Amino acid sequence: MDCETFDLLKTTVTRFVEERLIPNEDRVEAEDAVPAEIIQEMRDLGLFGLSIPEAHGGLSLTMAEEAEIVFELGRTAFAFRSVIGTTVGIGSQGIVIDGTDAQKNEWLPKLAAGEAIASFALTEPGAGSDAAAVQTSAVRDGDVYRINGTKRFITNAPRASMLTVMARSEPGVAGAAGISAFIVPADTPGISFGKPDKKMGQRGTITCDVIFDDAVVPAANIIGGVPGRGFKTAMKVLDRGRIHMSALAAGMAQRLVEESVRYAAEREQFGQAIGAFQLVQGMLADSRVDAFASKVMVADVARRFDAGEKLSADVAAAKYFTTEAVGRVADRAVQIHGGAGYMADYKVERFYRDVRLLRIYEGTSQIQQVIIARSLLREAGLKV
Ligand code: COS
Repeated sequence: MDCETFDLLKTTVTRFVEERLIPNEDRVEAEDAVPAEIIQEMRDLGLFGLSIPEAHGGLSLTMAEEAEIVFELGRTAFAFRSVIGTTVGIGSQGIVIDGTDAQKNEWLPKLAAGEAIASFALTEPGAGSDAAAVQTSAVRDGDVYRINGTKRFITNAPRASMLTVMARSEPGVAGAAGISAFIVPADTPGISFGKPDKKMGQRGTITCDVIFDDAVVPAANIIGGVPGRGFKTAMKVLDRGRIHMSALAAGMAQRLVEESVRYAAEREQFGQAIGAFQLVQGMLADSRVDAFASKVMVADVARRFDAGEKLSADVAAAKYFTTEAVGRVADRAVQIHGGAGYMADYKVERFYRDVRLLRIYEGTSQIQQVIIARSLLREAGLKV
């Protein structure tokens, strides 16, 4: 996208966040849902198609551009971003990265237009951090596969039209090499959805179990057409997704710094604004440093990703740093707000709960540490 068009998009999204999303944060919290008219406005703005190639109806943003847009969306309740998040990110990218032309032509235009929502179904009751332990089975039966199993905590599943499902398709092949990624239309007979999960935060986002009871999909629905490559597809999707999440964390860190500074400048104790006290200044400064470092790290990793560098370990470093950083920033924001910070009327309490998930989903902080350390040690010749 040329610079001028991108700047226009970014300004439009910034205005949308400030004029439409931030004023609706309390409504989302109260109703535990994103209003339908806002979802429609997101469609009209083209937000569902951010990462989908222009040839398939999307905006074809680079990772660096996507990160800038997600940064803006990170400055408000995460539920808004979540509506488009799985379509822009992990739900569609398997097809974008590894899909056949027929798969791209069938699904990407609908996803880009927001007519269809995509979900990513990897996690299971027994397979979280150990993603290669997936037990959901896909048994070949002529030209089709029969899928059986349960997927857990699947974001946007009840409103999805299509799920990218990782299932074990290769009999006798243990671990990562036995997994294929399938495109599964959500209305396939045999698929049912569990009750929406009750979560610590991020109200307005929807997650639930997805149960496959002999759900039949054509063999042609294996992403890329070759069985046994699903784990690698999932890992590539997660590399991209983790940059997206880092940008989200950086955006919320920025918002929390703004909330903290505003409160510190307004609130008076001992006859002056609390911001005049150096202990409060210390917290503000530490939060600014965390937010600034996060933004710079995301920009660096996204730019190098676009340049085609193989950088899973640096992506993991960005995900690890930015999501831990926003946790610290949220904690300080509550502290700066004092008693008010614990009360629901001041939004920092809500954001404190919302950001907690960032250190867990799309790979826990501990998994990111493993990815970083393994990469360093492998470069040094150690087999880990
Ligand atoms: N890109 C491409 N290929 C990758 C890759 C990546 N980022 N990461 C791993 N692979 C490949 C490996 O190269 C290996 O291929 P070969 O067997 O051909 O060498 C294969 O995938 C298996 O990799 P590995 O042996 O590293 O797999 P592990 O089982 O040890 O798992 C971790 C690696 C722990 C990093 C992985 O399971 C993981 O990311 N877990 C977290 C899952 C997660 O984020 N869940 C969140 C749910 S989605 S919201």
